[in-house]
Amino acid sequence: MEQLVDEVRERHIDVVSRIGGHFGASLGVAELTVALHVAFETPRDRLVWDTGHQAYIHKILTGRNDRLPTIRQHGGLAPFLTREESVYDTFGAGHAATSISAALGMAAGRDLLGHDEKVVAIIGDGSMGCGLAYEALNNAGHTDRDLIVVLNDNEMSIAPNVGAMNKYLTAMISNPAYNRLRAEVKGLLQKAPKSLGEVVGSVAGKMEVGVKHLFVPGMIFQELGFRYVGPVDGHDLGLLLDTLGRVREMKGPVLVHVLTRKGKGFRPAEDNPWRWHAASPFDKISGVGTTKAGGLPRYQKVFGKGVTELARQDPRIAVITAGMPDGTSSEIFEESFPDRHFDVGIAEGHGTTFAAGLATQGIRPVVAIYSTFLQRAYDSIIHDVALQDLSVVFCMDRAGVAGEDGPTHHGTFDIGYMLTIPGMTVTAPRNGSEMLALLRLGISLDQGPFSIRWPRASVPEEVPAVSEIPEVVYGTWEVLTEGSDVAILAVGSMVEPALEAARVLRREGVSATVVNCRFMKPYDREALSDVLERHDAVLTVEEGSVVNGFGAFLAREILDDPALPFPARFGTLGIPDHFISHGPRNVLLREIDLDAPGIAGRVRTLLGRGVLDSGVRISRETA
Ligand SMILES: Cc1ncc(C[n+]2csc(CCOP(=O)(O)OP(=O)(O)O)c2C)c(N)n1
Repeated sequence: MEQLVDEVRERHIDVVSRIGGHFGASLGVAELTVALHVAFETPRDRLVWDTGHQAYIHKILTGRNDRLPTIRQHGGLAPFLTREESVYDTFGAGHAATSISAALGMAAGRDLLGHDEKVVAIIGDGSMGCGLAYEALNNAGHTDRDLIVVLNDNEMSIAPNVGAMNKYLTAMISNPAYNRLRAEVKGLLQKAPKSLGEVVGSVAGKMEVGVKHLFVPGMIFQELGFRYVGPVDGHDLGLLLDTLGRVREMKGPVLVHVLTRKGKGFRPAEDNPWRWHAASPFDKISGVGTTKAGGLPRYQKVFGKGVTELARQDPRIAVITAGMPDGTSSEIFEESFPDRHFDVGIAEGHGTTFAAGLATQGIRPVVAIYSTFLQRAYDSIIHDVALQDLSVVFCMDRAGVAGEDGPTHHGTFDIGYMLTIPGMTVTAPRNGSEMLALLRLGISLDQGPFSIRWPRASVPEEVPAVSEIPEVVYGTWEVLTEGSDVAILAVGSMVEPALEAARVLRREGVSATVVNCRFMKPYDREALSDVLERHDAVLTVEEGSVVNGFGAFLAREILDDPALPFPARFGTLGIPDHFISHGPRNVLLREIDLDAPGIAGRVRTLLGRGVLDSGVRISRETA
């Protein structure tokens, strides 16, 4: 089994070094994964991995070793765990902290059916900081159901872990002062006379509770109703097997605290687990990246630099991230303004309500959270921010198709969910400069929440310093090309492909107006009225769910406004009403017609023109 552990580690390093992917977390749980599959009778016993980014070795061990080199690739193995892929994947995930709730549900289902399989949730210390995990612990602890939670404690989230639970766990195992205190108290108690007087006795009784916290590690879990086992060295395979074997036979809720090192077995990742959470292809001896960086920067970097520049002029600006200082590039801001940067942990709802609290004090919070993760904060956005008309700026990265991370990570729904909120300004920039202009505008306004979305992509052109970027007037659209046959109303990332589609169509004799609808709400009514007066055909294009998206919103606005003529032909193009799988962003976008040829094709359909009518030989290549 030791040899197996070495081999799976080697295999993981070899594959990820060639194709990239989530890296350090799986290395850290190599022994744990082998031990779990040995100690439990999988798939009859249910392993519920939290999030799923640490499950590459689980995939290797459960019949997917051959296909591991296809992971995250289009048509290949899923980036996280999905129930369709294997019977060993008992619960799909991608978002953090669902495992204990799901496992408790499975345990309850098992009990209802009178079965006896074991249910084991495996959750990282970063994810244990989520509210959802506490809700589940709180619920499970009072039920007495047989449920095992394995806490994989590597002191890391993606970035170094934050929060009180993290401090508690760290103090419990590593703090020398704490250990010394433990030893000293123990010594004192041993020396104390056995019989104490009554007064002393009651004081001692109180002391005892405090002292117990020193002697029983994991007291917090005990008090939540779990039996605490640990801490266990997660790289000692024998110990793990022994412990899990015993735990398997225990009754009621049990929490096993396992200590691991993220990146274990690959030196650069052990030394810098943050940077090696996920990796691009690299040389497996030196760890040096093998793909060339360069080209235009990603939106996230432009945001990180831009918000830092703005904060130099405006001391009210604070930035909030939910455990993603690197993914959102808020770390750039943190370097200059550590006191004004708040990493709240993987806690999107809390982060949003916290921002609302900041806003009541006159601070101007900029909440940087991926579109998909902000779904967790929907109630907080409505109840704590919008309803109280607080000026919070929401910056949503990875809005639209997120690529290799797949359906759990695509930012599909934010346009719809933001548009429905009264008082919310909903925007999407066409490029990096416009993103910063919108950010500056959003921060300057004192009129409730303001949202900006951008894709997981590089900006389409160089971005100057914020001070050199012209202002964007609130609520305005921008007409980019004038035509007469059709108007393409494009949102954010779809503006450039819409322009390209217009060029293709022009060659076919179709003249298209392209409008940059950077404000979805409030929209530019004057520009819209003008567009409707001059066009019989209108197509909206957005990289977001077509169901209740911008197109649907606009159609209703037009229908409800007697002064606006509804066009003879009206089409909406967006992410269709099914979940989009994983793969390169451009490939996925092509499949759902959210690229220039796709948009041109939709326009042809709208105008009732077949490709043959165009008289031009059209192919994706010529387009
Ligand atoms: C709701 C949500 N927010 C953010 C993320 C991004 N994310 C993926 S893994 C991860 C860190 C998880 O840390 P931990 O649970 O300790 O696992 P480790 O990688 O350390 O094994 C984060 C923040 C996510 N998957 N879900």
